Amino acid sequence: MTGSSDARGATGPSVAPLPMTPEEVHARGWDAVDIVFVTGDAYVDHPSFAMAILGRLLEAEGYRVAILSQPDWHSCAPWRRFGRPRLCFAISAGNMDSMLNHYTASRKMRNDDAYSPGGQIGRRPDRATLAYCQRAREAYSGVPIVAGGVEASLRRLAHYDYWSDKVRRSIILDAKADVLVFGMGERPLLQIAKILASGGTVGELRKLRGVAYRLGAKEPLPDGILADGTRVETLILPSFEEVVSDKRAFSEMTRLAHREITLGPAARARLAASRLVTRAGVEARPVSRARGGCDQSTGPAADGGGTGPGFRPALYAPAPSCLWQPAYSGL
Ligand code: B12
Repeated sequence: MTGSSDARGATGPSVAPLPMTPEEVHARGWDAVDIVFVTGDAYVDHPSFAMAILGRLLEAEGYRVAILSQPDWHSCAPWRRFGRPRLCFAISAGNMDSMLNHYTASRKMRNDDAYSPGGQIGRRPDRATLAYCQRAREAYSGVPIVAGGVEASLRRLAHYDYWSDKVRRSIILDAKADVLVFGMGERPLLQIAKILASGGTVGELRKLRGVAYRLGAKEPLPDGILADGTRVETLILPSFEEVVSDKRAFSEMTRLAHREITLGPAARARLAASRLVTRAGVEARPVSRARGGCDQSTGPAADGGGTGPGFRPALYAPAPSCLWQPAYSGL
């Protein structure tokens, strides 16, 4: 733990900002960091910002967190600034989608960035989640990469991308992330840190609620039993190829996904399916995702629990080669 006395004599977690340089890491007496939190925003130590609220939460649980804020993405050097993280990279494009952050509705470059020092625009790349994950992978292959935040969350399924005027496939198929946490990240990120700290593999992260991942073409669909022992059923969504060529399939995918994500308690009891799977790719790369995220009525689950009724699993996955067929192919 990093507990200490502050200037007023109060005890508790350190009030110093989380370290942003190797010098600040050493000043804390750390020989390494557990998690490098990469963000497209400036580091603002306020709960409106994910790197602060999640970083502080991890810090309070004893993890050593460093912040890599608005790194120069043209090489992986900044990702090596703190050395090899012991547990993982935690990556977010920032408080908002990087394309929305950069461009107006008429696709012109914005004059300012509300999340950068001095409102300076251009301090993060377009599609920052992709770029940041790529650099993390280059910097240290084998270090788990966890993507999260608004950009990753809202692009976790096939989605319409206004900037390219296309339906794009799940970001998890293109990002070099091992798992994507969607929605509020407090509970899943703590669970992830705990699993990795106890020697668990990235494969074990797939059994958490609120996590989406890519299932390899030759991997079978998972058994439907979550880390907390809950048995879930699988709902197969229309494939990427279907939704990209058929607007009705796109609508149905959206309807089903939102139904699963926003279920109230009554509907939840009535409908058993809780894991969403969608296939994608002529290259036989399926995507799977779990349904869920955080029940807004219960709030973020930084309570150490794992069985809250509002959390649903989300997996992505399958491949053309697998036996599973889309259940909603002919809508
Ligand atoms: C406050 C706010 C603002 C303030 C920001 C000031 C400030 N100091 O915070 C102001 C007014 C400036 C603002 C401006 C804009 N905003 Co605004 N804003 C918000 C708002 C209401 C809250 C943001 C916030 O505090 N979030 C709290 C943080 C902690 O949440 P978070 O980043 O999502 O992080 C959580 C999860 O995503 C996850 N997570 C995040 N990162 C990571 C990383 C990992 C590894 C993991 C595992 C999880 C994880 O865990 C976190 C904690 O649960 C959001 C709506 C909302 N409810 O989020 C809109 C929102 C971010 N804004 C939005 C928009 C569109 C804008 C504007 C473009 C509006 C406009 N047309 O001008 C401008 C930006 C202009 C510019 N030049 O940049 C949209 C962005 C949509 C998108 N797809 O990205 C949002 C989502 C509202 C909406 N629903 O449309 N905004």
